[in-house]
Amino acid sequence: MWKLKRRDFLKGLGLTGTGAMLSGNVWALNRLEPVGDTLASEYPYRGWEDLYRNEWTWDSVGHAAHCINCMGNCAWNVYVKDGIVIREEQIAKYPQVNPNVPDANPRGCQKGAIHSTAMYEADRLRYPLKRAGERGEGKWQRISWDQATEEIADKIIDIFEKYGPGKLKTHQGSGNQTMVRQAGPQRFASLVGGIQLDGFTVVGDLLTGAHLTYGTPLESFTSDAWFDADYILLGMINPNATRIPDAHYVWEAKYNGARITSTAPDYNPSAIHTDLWMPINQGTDPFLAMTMVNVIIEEELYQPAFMKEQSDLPMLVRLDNGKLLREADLVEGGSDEVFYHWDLNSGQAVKAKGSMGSDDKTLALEGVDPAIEGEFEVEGIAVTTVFEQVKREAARFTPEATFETTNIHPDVVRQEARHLAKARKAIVMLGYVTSSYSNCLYTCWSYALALALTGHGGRTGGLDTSWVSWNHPRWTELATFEGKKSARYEPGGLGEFLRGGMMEGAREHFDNAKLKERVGFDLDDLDSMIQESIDEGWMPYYGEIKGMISIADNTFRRNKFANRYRDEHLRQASELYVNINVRMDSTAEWADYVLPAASHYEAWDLRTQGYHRFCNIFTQSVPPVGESKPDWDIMALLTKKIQERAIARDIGPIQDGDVTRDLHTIHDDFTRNGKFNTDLDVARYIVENSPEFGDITLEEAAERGFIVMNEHAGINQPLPKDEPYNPFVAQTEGKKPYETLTGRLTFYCDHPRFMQLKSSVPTARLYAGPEASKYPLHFYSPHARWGIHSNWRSNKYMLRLQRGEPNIYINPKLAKERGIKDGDRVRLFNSTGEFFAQAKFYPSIPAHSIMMEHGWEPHQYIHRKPMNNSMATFLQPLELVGGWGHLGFKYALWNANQLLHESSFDIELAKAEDIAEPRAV
Ligand SMILES: Nc1nc2c(c(=O)[nH]1)N[C@H]1C(S)=C(S)[C@@H](COP(=O)(O)OP(=O)(O)OC[C@H]3O[C@@H](n4cnc5c(=O)[nH]c(N)nc54)[C@H](O)[C@@H]3O)O[C@H]1N2
Ligand SMILES: Nc1nc2c(c(=O)[nH]1)N[C@H]1C(S)=C(S)[C@@H](COP(=O)(O)OP(=O)(O)OC[C@H]3O[C@@H](n4cnc5c(=O)[nH]c(N)nc54)[C@H](O)[C@@H]3O)O[C@H]1N2
Ligand code: SF4
Ligand SMILES: [Mo]
Repeated sequence: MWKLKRRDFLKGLGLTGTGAMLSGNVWALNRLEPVGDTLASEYPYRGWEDLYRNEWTWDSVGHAAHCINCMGNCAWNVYVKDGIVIREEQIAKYPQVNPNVPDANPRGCQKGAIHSTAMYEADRLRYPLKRAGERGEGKWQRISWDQATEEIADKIIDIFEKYGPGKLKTHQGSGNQTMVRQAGPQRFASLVGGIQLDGFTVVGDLLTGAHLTYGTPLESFTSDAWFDADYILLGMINPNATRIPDAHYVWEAKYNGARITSTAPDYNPSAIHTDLWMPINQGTDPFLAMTMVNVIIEEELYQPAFMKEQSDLPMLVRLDNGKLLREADLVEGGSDEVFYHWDLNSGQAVKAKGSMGSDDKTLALEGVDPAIEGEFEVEGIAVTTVFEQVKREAARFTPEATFETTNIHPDVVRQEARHLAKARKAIVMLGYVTSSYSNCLYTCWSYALALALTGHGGRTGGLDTSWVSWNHPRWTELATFEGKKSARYEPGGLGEFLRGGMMEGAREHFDNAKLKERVGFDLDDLDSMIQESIDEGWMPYYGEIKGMISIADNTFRRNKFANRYRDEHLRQASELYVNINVRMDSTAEWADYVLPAASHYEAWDLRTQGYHRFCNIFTQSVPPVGESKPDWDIMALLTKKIQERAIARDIGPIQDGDVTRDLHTIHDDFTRNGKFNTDLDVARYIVENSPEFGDITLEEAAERGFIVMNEHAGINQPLPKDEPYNPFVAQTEGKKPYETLTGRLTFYCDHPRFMQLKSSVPTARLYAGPEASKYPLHFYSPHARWGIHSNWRSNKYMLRLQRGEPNIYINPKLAKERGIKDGDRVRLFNSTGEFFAQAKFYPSIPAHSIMMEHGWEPHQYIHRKPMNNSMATFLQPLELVGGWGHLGFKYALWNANQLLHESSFDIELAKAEDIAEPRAV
């Protein structure tokens, strides 16, 4: 038999292309030697097998999740060899919470699975860089940390000296979703009084109508609590693409017998698996919700007992002025936060317990039977109930009347309203696309009403707001500098809109009169309402800045009217622009200094954000690449330099309102006198001192990769040990008041602006869209399956799964009308600008709409012109009210969103000369 030694085998491989082929001696498998005993220690080719075996060896295994804004939070093993991460794998060892509910394993997504390659790609930042040309020119000089931090420290002190505190924007963006990474920049902002915008509204993620109703938008279901629902409406969410590690619970609920429905303009990756897809017209969701309310009332599908106890629907409203009847109306010096029911048992008005002004902190009715309908007289004042007002409004939204608006047939709305009403546990899931429309408040509010009328709250369902916020007292202390000094917190949408000059874009794009017809106000109204909100102190705004440090924030990519926004910020921050980042994103490109941060696998950290009860641990699996450093350590180093330079320059304490900002001690303060020098110090402190983590050491947690949080993690109520988390059980079962003005689910708001905009009860408004502009096509930009915003958008593995360059989705009918073929380059344009992309046919999108996934980096577009340059936006003035119970500026709870999807476009085939290189910067 012909024998081949391993050496010859390898030689042969090298020759296949040349010698072997030329000699005609082509490799054939039948030439290889059959191996009789594969278990024998010696046989040919064993060394070849070792190549494969070696691939499955490593020096160490660390743990991590990913720190960006994916809303996932999944535990991974990180495999390290020769100091390099070679792969990651899901840990998949989360314990099952309850034997009747599917477990959480494995959690993860395809982006997480390729981070080990992305972290070594060419855009990764390795060294501190100083701009060597003009801003944005792309010329850099590598400098030392010492030089970088010293120069930055001096500039910060200059700004303090020249203008006082308050002129530095130190906004930390959504790229740092972990505890240690977030704590550093937040603590820094607290110490210097930096401007930090609300993390939810700045990106358009705050479900304001949920706060209005429930007193918090951040109390929701853990994803395993979807499993026992029997009705789930995917209201404005695409979980198969945007909640990848959690989506299985929706489909397991379906398997468990639930009816799953979806509303979306396109037949999206989640809609395709539902029992019913409702192809709704874009931006008309509150009309559908109000129509459901109409049917529920018309067919008397409502649950009076729930309404009486849990909601303000029985509260009394004055017929003369439309205001809630308050104690102050009846009693000299009475409270204006105490309200009344009409008690059917005693036939008189009685004070409702549980409101902000009430001493009785309970929802229990205790013998009172509040009327939900009728007109009454209280000391000469004619009154009715909130429910009567709600009924009057809802009567306008009959299924027939809204059909044309929503595109949902009356029979379908009736059918779904009945399903929702009759379900034991019904959940309406609203994703964050909801809050990117100007009618977000109406959508949440009217769905919340449909749920409250039908008795869905606590264990019987309710509104899923895409977020459960857990209780982390130690973290909060660190981030706020023990609550002693304060950052300048600002409403996200408002801060970006004003400082970014976005009103100008709005004026260019929208037709004022048509806008008013659709959304209920025009830009002049908005202008004066913004001014009023600031003047009245309802919302803070800190005005022009002089310097800017952005951390984990791709702000120049993310914002609307993006190029003008960027120019404005660079103009104002003329003295200093620092960017702290893991990679050269399209915001870092414009900085004066770029400071390189450690990536997911290179720093100690903790993450609990998401829809589950697990705190994932980030061990430092490998040292940071190049000279990059953990975010915490960067902020510590920066404070060290500021302290040194302030002492050297003899800059004394600076008074900032009630607070003294002493730069001589800023580093000692930041590190709590040397206790928190590194990411590891902070991770250990939080793990070992937080009640919600129990009694555990960092070593124990790091060994396992995650911690199961205990009952202390719940904010509103304890997190049950062996049950999924349903929101507001403390209210429905424990009778604890909601954190709202009336202490109940709120469906009446008599704030003057709500009354002025005819919005004192849930109702519906349209979004701006094409009808409010000169451009005929609806446009929306949902989140991509193949990236988390701009993260991993240029990774080769992810690009291979898509078209490989920015693309829009177009209905073939529209494409045909415009002479566009699949794969053609097209131009999208409106009065604020244009961009180019590849056309991809998508038959399920309406012919009057264009869709484009968000997150492409500007430098991936032709001529570096991204879609966000030509996206005009405005604000919803109702989200800017204050001075009314629970409505007032509150971080992550109540303030105005940046609106993402109000613009419209036209489309044409791109001309060859339009897309010709070279690309302009
Ligand atoms: N893979 C991946 N996952 C992510 C992210 C990511 O970038 N990539 N980002 C995370 C973050 S921060 C967020 S905010 C979320 C966002 O995730 P989602 O809340 O799911 O929001 P979108 O992806 O913007 O839009 C979801 C769907 O809404 C539908 N839609 C659009 N307009 C309307 C409308 O007017 N009415 C109705 N009923 N439906 C409409 C579209 O079909 C769209 O696919 O995803 C999170 N998860
Ligand atoms: N047109 C349109 N625009 C949108 C949206 C839309 O749907 N359509 N969605 C909006 C929404 S909901 C969101 S959440 C935003 C997201 O908006 P972006 O702010 O653009 O989000 P990311 O791309 O995640 O940017 C975070 C940055 O943090 C950096 N980073 C990652 N890890 C680290 C780290 O450990 N340390 C540091 N220092 N930096 C790090 C990354 O390089 C990344 O560039 O976009 C909003 N903009
Ligand atoms: S990117 Fe987010 S969702 Fe994906 S694996 Fe990582 S933590 Fe999970
Ligand atoms: Mo978001």
